[in-house]
Amino acid sequence: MSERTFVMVKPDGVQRGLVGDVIQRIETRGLKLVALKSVDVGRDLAEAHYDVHRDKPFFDDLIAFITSGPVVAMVIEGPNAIKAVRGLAGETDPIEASPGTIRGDYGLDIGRNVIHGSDAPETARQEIKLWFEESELLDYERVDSPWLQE
Ligand code: IDP
Ligand code: MG
Repeated sequence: MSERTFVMVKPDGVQRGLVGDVIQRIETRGLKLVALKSVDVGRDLAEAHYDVHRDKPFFDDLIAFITSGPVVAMVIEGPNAIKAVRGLAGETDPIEASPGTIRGDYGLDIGRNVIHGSDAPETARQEIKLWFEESELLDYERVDSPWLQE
């Protein structure tokens, strides 16, 4: 079943020039780009996005990090898009992430793990609503879709 997920290249990924690589992995997997923009994240947006982690010891560092430079925000669509993107990203801690995943290829530190991807359908809906206006979400078919799905 086709679903949408929210994906963000975090400030470390932008500063390290990894945006193109991340988008390429998503595109070549067969997932569709529904929306894409760069954002200078303010404190309110950062805190709303990571509200679930408010009580964690790393919350302040996480907010400081995510507001430290531009991010690239995306909405991605496809069959099992949430699981597919989480698989491309790899484990939260890059040291645990398999080589071949984004975090496993580019990260060493849990506080600098390059990418965010929604973890469930309800959080995906909330995050897409938080980051994008309805009018920013594109409605189109990829021309190769018959070659990607039976
Ligand atoms: P996820 O990004 O894989 O969904 P979450 O557990 O939702 O992982 O954590 C959100 C983000 O918070 C992580 O991507 C990471 O940047 C940061 N984070 C999570 N756990 C820790 C920690 O123990 N120390 C420092 N940062 C952490
Ligand atoms: Mg998470």
